[in-house]
Amino acid sequence: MNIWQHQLEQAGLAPIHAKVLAGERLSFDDGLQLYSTPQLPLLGYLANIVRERKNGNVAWWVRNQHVNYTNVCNKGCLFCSFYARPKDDPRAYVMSPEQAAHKVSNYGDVPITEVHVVGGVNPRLPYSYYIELLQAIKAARPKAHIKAFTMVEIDQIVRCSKKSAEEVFEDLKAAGLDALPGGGAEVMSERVHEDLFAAKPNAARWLELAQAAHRCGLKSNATLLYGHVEQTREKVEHFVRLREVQDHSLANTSGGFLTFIPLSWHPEKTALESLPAPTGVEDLREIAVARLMLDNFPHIKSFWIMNSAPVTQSALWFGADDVDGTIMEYEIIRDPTRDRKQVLTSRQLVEMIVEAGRDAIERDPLYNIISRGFENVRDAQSVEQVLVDAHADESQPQANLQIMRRDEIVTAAQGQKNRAFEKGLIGAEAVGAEHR
Ligand code: V47
Repeated sequence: MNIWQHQLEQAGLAPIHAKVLAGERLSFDDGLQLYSTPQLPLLGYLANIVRERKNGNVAWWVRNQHVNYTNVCNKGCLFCSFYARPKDDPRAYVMSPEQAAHKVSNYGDVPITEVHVVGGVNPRLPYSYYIELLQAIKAARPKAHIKAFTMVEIDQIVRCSKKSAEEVFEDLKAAGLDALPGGGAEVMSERVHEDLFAAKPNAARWLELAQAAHRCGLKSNATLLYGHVEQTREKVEHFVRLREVQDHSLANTSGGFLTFIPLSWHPEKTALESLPAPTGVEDLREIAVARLMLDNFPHIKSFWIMNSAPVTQSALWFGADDVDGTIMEYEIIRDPTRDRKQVLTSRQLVEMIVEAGRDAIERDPLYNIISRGFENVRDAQSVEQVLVDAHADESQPQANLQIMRRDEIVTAAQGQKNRAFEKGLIGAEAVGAEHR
């Protein structure tokens, strides 16, 4: 018996280890046990078995750009700081399709393969807006895949189309949609739905729309927003529901879920900002449990903007095989200390992965290989210049355009974890986590 087997035995995790080695599906109770074990390294050990079985030593990254086309939203979710109310909010904005296309063509010089398009649920936008938005982005960047609209936005688009979900997906595909991002379900729990995001469609509707997308041959992602008021059972339930839908989609459609992204909640500037933020320990646990429970998902992503770069490096040994990408424009959370955009250059992403001991592979949105290691990466200076040029006509303070240097990657996520440490919350975090 080696040291790991001994430790797993001691922690009561030997039966789960045996299932993991045999490739057997873990049960709901196994999920609860994984969340309750104090032995984080053992979780990493177990998750890494699955991670390496599915993805070897590879860590995927993508050259992508986010476009948040509107922040106007009528859902009023208590966990969110991004949205502006439809009436009289001075922060409200809506990009015209031409403005969104302009943002995309600004980076014409960067070989971006994915444009990630999400926004608030803006009741004033007609069906034609979404079609024109996709057409304009596709025309500006014909070779890039467009990953657009969470199932919550899709629900709104279906309503204003007066068509069936399938008809809407076919229209969106014809206009340029290639895949769908994961957000919107948050935590599949009626209790949390009622308390934090009652105006959004519930879990059943989210899953119904995901299945309709899969029937139309589309790939989509799924997320879990954690670290607020959710409880362990609710997170395990979330995994069980997702993998059941995935079983069905894989057996009956050419679509399905591609990647799962645990989203570490950021309380700053939200209605719940007095709650403590999740720390790196919780982030690693979420990644590991997701990898172990979602046996039929090919990929688990550690979204570096939410988790911080250092936690993402560790996450590559706790079940994650993907770190997302260059991002360019992300408005859902910002670096709160300097209120600036959060961007990593391709070189910084590859360095981050290599430093963590994994093989960096640039992918397209469907995980086709684009480049390996440092092939095809630019140096930071030239990407910074691209950003500055891209915003030259937008009267933005230069500091806002500054990209993060390798030696000062202090993302919003990392700043938040630093503050939790200063307040002494890190030690207390295990207690906080137990109550979630
Ligand atoms: O559903 C909102 C989350 C999601 C906050 O598919 C917040 O590759 C943390 O879907 N703190 C939208 N999270 C983002 C999303 C996504 C992100 C990255 C990759 C992919 C992908 C998809 O953002 C929402 C919500 O769960 N969110 N506010 C916040 N304060």
